[in-house]
Amino acid sequence: MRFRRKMNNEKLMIYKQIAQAIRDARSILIASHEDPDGDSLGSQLAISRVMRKLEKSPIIVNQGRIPFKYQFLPDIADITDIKNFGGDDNFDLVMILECPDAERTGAVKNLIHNGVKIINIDHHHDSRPFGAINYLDDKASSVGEMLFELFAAENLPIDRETAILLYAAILTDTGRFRYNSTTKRTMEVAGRLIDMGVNPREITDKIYFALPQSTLRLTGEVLSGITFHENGRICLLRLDKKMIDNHKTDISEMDGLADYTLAAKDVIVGGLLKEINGGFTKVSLRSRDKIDVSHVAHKYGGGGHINAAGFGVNKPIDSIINKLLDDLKELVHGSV
Ligand SMILES: [Mn+2]
Repeated sequence: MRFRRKMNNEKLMIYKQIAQAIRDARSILIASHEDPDGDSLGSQLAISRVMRKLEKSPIIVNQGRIPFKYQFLPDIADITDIKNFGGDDNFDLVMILECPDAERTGAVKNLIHNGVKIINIDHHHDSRPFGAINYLDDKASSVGEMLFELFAAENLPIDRETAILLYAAILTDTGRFRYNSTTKRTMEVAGRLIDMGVNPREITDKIYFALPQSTLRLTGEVLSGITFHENGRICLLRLDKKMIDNHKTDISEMDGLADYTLAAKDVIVGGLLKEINGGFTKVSLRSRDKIDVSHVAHKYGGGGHINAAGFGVNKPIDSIINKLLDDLKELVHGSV
């Protein structure tokens, strides 16, 4: 009980420091990882709305395309892609969400000058306290959940749009409340957001049931190439550049594919290999229970969670797939 009170006091202190830093700031940049996802976008836009209610004019800059399924989010047009950013980068406060370090922001890191005050908010278990203020919680399902706690503790205004943004962040990062990261607290927060006007059916449909036809056709083609290994305990999917071009779709639309690798009975480890261009492959790994795929991701310079991790290599799919399969076999045999 005393430890919990001490931990809560520490958190309350961090909430106070974050709120004060926002109030004291003159020019704020909100950044997150390359290739934005539901948690990064929902969280960036939610904190931006709250900052504007505190009469701040934060700037949100990202590297990477916003997937079609997130285009409905409130204020989505407020996000600038780094390649189109031509503004003044004289920020006195930089908030970095969802990143183990500033490198993970990609080219946006060029806007983060030495000595600028950084607020680091993250829930990955391999994140490091690289900011002046660090709000880290690897027990939280998402940064969206962490921001709700901050806003609630500091009595910061959560309007319906902000609630929608936080809900989208939590929904996507828990795999629709399926991943191990989903706790009683996560559900309580989701319940509070529904009280604040979120319609769960509406948000879920907009994200998961409003896909472009090309995305579904391509998903069908990828699934038809599915392979199983080690008595069905390992499943691999591959998405070649040629397939993407044939379907005239964008790779950012295919981020839901990796979850299919765990759909079959008996599979305990899954891998999705996506060929970004002829010479670069992105790998998403998924696993069940205590099997820690972030081990394999770290081996290739990547990272992530125990049951969801990823990495990228400067090689075409065919020259990495067999080596990856060997690593996953070792994982399945518990020798990692
Ligand atoms: Mn997240």
